[in-house]
Amino acid sequence: MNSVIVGFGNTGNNIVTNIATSTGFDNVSLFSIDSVVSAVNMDNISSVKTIPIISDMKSGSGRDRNRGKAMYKFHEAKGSFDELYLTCTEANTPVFVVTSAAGGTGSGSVVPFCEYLIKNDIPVLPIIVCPNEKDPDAYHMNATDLLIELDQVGVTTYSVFTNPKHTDYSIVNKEIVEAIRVMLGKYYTKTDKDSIDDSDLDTVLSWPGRVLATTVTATSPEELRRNLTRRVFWGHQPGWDPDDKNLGTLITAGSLKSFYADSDFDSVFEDIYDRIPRSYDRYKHVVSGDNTSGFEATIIVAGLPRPNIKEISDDFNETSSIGDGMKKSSRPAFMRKKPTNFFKTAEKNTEDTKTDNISKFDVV
Ligand SMILES: Nc1nc2c(ncn2[C@@H]2O[C@H](COP(=O)(O)OP(=O)(O)OP(=O)(O)O)[C@@H](O)[C@H]2O)c(=O)[nH]1
Ligand SMILES: [Mg+2]
Repeated sequence: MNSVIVGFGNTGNNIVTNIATSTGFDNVSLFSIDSVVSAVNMDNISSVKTIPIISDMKSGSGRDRNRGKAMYKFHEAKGSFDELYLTCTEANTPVFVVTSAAGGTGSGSVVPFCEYLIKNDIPVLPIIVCPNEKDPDAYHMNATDLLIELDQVGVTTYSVFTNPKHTDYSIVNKEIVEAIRVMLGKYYTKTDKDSIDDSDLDTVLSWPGRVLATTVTATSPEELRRNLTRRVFWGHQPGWDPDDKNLGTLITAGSLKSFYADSDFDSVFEDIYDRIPRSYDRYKHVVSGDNTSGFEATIIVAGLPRPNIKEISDDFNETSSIGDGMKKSSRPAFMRKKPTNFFKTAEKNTEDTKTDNISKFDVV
């Protein structure tokens, strides 16, 4: 399988750099597109192709999505993405793109990239890192605009992660890397039991809606069930409400590596499958490990509704102007009788004398 992962902006670059230094990503081409040159660093220079999209003297976008998009278009016209586009046509999994929704560079430039792929019938799966509810308005406005524009260019299947309220992104970034590894089928190791093949995975990853993917490990099947349920419903990817009227028909792929994998499977996935009112199909991959290999489960749930996005009112709350609400002070009456005529006097004096006599600049 040949796969392509493209990181956009700072977040995307961090994720592909993370992938470049992780194991289990064979036959994967990595690209990073950002508006700063510092995106090129010694860690990733050998395995990540970095395409800077700086178009003028200023790096970054000032969190301006239109600038991000314009920088992409400028470089697209120059042919900067020709090699990337060619690599994408050769991929036999969806092209994964990772970006934050909140910034300007990634959130803006990812749209024309997805548009190109969709126009050329290349499946694409954007992984969108959304701001948390405490983040400022601009982050949420950018996120809303990104989702609308991805819809407009024809994106149907996508993943969403929500950032934590602190800026230690290491855990969420790790979960994003793991989710991509799951969606690339890298956990479906060889088995003579039930298995998930490339075509099963294709069906799951082209199912319209949001797709959630994760993996957990544990030391017993019971602990695995608890960890998996917790991660799916209370992790960085929004879970779902089984009573939600918008919850459509879902499709899942679950894998389990365990000593008695056949008999453990149902109990490990029980909590999750119980919360799926309608499922179109339920793919299963079972690997019997040995006593020492521990327990590992993966799950993909596709067809989920879009999570709630914080709505920001568009009547911008503009602050008062510089002189708003103030009253000009009044001077004592005797001063008002002698209005200041500084400049007129200064002009007159200059003309009259052509000398620089400061005493003549007095109030008249
Ligand atoms: N999960 C995660 N979030 C990040 C990371 N770096 C920045 N963020 C968050 O992403 C948002 C900003 O997006 P960036 O990816 O920095 O933006 P950008 O695409 O580079 O765009 P500009 O810098 O605005 O031009 C903010 O919410 C940050 O808190 C990261 O490595 N991982
Ligand atoms: Mg940036």
